Amino acid sequence: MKPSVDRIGDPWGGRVPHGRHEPWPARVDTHLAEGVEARMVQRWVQAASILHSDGDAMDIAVVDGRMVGVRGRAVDRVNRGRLGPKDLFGWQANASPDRLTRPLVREGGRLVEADWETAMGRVVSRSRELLGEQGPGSIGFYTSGQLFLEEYYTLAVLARAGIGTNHLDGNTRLCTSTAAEALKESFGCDGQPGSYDDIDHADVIALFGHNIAETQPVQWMRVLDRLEGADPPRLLCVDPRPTPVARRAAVHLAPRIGTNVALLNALLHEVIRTDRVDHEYVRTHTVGFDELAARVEDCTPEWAAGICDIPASRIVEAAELLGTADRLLSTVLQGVYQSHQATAAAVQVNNLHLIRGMLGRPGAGVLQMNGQPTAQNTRECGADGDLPGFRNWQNDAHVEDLARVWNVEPSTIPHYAPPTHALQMFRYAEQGAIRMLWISGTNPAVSLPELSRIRSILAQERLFVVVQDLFLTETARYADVVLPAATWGEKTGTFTNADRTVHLSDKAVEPPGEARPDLDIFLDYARRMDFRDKDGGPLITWHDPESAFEAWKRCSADRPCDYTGLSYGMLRGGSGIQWPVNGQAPGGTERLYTHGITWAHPDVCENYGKDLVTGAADSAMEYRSLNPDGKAMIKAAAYLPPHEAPTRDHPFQLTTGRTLYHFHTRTKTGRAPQLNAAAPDVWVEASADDAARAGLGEGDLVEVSTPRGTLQGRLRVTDLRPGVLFVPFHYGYWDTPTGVGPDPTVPGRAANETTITDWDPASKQPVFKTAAAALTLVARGDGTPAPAPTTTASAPTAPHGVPATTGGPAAHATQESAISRDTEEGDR
Ligand SMILES: Nc1nc2c(c(=O)[nH]1)N[C@H]1C(S)=C(S)[C@@H](COP(=O)(O)OP(=O)(O)OC[C@H]3O[C@@H](n4cnc5c(=O)[nH]c(N)nc54)[C@H](O)[C@@H]3O)O[C@H]1N2
Ligand SMILES: Nc1nc2c(c(=O)[nH]1)N[C@H]1C(S)=C(S)[C@@H](COP(=O)(O)OP(=O)(O)OC[C@H]3O[C@@H](n4cnc5c(=O)[nH]c(N)nc54)[C@H](O)[C@@H]3O)O[C@H]1N2
Ligand SMILES: [Mo]
Repeated sequence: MKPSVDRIGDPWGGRVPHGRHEPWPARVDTHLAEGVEARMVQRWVQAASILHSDGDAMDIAVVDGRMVGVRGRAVDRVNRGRLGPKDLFGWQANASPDRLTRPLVREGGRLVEADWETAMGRVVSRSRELLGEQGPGSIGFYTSGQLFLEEYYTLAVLARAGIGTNHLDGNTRLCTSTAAEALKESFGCDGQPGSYDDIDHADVIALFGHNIAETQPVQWMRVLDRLEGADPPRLLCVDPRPTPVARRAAVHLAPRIGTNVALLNALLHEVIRTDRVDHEYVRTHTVGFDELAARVEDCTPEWAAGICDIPASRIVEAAELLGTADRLLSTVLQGVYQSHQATAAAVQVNNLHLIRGMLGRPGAGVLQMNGQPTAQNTRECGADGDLPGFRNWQNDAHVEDLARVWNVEPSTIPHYAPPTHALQMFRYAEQGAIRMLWISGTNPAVSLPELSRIRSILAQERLFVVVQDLFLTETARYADVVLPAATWGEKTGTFTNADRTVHLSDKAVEPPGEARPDLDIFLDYARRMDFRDKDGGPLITWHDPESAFEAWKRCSADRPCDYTGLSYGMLRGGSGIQWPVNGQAPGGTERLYTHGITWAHPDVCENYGKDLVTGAADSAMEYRSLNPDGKAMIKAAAYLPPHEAPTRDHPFQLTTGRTLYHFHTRTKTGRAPQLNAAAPDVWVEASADDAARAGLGEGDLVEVSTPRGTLQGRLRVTDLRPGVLFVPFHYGYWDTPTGVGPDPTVPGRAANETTITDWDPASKQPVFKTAAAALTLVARGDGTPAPAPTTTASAPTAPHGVPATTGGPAAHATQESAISRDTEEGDR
């Protein structure tokens, strides 16, 4: 018998300790539906998770054409067989009875079922009409970080060269545009420098605004395994919430929200003051050190202590940890990226690594983290605000090269301005410049800021909205045409995780009804629109996932994200492989920048940099004079306070984010019983001090309000930083039973009713983490605790009376360590 664990009650499962510089031992996690045993499984189909950015590799168990469970892949470099709770239970959503199975079109104000011919016919005729009447700029595409590489590439070609619009972006704008921008600012180009293997080698791991325990639980298992092994790393956690990371940290700093740049400048000040600088590295590989040193000269720990409201001595302790690390690994995520100085702060983490020479060696690396499973591909395929292959829209040679790959004239590809960012697209739709918006794989009626505004934009008569999704989401209800998509497990394709590992995910079962893979839908549209290249041949020459992958390989050639050495064959059977994969690196590339900086030269870089305060793009000439030799760029930034400060009427700082058990707007995790039961409804977190002062207690129904809107939820009292409120953003509005939009008789519960329309000037990533808010009592609780998990950052301060989160027998998964390939084969 393999040991079995309740993976709702014990999300990270058992430990397999490993010492520093040792490889991470395998542990194979398996969950099969009730009544199914391994010997009954007819096929195990290779896949990887799309419920976070790790790409946990797994096999899908199939019986009689149905998914019945999953098992981690021990051979994979990313997870060595482990699966997180969402990986283990999330697949059940695929078989939900409320999946979309037929296209829907709007008739007399209502959405009614139609065949594909009718639905696509409407999309095509509206596209043609708009192209004729208003030109390509009237059509916009808002896509995802959850489709497959082949799909984004196809979409990028059809939008940029077929339609010829500049309005194509992903929800990656809300997610990892700052990761991309920070890498471009420091290294001239996107591309994750570090590797997850760095966790095995680092002696200090610093996490900036990143709750890895809940958002990338398998990599947290790796950290936990190291904490239990020989020569464990010391953790620095910068987060206002008492996350599981904070609880295990050697130093936990809980700064005032929105003050990351002040804190980082003080940390840099200390590292420079104590001369923990790798002068040789700085001289050889960087420009800009003197400006940084001058900028942070006055940024003493005492100065930052006042701004961040943490003791100066703690800042000194943190700087000591960073300054004395032998191998430093840093990770950065939404606590940094979703704030008003997102890029400026993320770049300071890069600076820390540059001045300490902590790059390109095992254990010494930066992970400017991604969030969504396939966000990396949105970026590299140019389905966001970049050109495909990290080409530079300001560099005519790059545009010409792309035109050569697509066999079109360079003037066909819009490059008169940076590709339009998502919030600007919604602004154009609001103003009437964009008349058709095709939304694929994202749910903006829940995930964008200031929802009342988003709803009124989507509801406009003059805007033709196409929604391509698995379910009739809050957003789909506003659509003119709804296209039912097949998803993970029902289609084949590749995607790339946050450390550049490319995985193949094969089709295991048939999609429900008439649902079709996103790739097929985009290819069908291109065919119907009859997009042509400059010689009159078809613009898009591929017809299935593998031929799309081969086309993408040609586009990626000689760019940083070079896939030319990869094939579907290489990705089947073994581990995922890290790009670049080419003649020089046939087995993939563990770390970038092992021998200096390679993609910052003015001729090859992805952009020429931006002013971190205004976001204004620098010119080629400015870049050439700053960085003629293509070194890493150390860019300093002054701290600026958050745009919305607390006031008498709105005395709290409101922040929003995630819980371990749910993914985003819950279209999948809300339909997986084990996950849904662990966090069934919204809640509001406040500190014990603030609750006591306001006379509020666990389970009270409270209202959070900002100048944009309100929401209601039950109060959870936690060890959160005083003055802060936290609301998970997973819960959408309660639908009007018969129609479009929220039920006006029910109070809102979506975090984004309250958030602000505002973004970082450089990355254009929205500010979801800081708003000023009021907290008021609506009704006393009846003793029932808030519907918040106890295993996570939302653990109650006073655990008595709050039952521990558990999953019961349905949430059990087996875990087997020291497994050999033989026994695993034996299960087949
Ligand atoms: N369970 C789960 N996992 C997920 C997802 C999910 O929905 N659910 N989504 C995936 C995606 S797309 C993403 S982008 C990632 C996001 O992963 P994370 O970034 O780890 O998640 P968040 O909860 O958004 O934010 C992280 C932390 O930022 C802190 N924070 C807030 N304000 C500040 C601040 O001013 N400074 C600092 N230093 N910290 C601050 C919050 O307290 C919070 O704990 O997770 C991925 N993984
Ligand atoms: N307040 C607040 N708001 C936030 C955040 C926050 O921290 N706070 N975080 C932001 C971040 S980082 C992110 S990533 C966004 C996420 O926000 P969204 O992208 O809006 O969230 P999801 O629920 O993942 O939406 C994905 C949609 O795609 C559908 N889908 C899934 N698979 C497929 C597929 O294969 N094909 C198609 N066509 N559709 C599919 C799902 O059913 C779902 O409706 O939210 C952002 N919004
Ligand atoms: Mo994200």
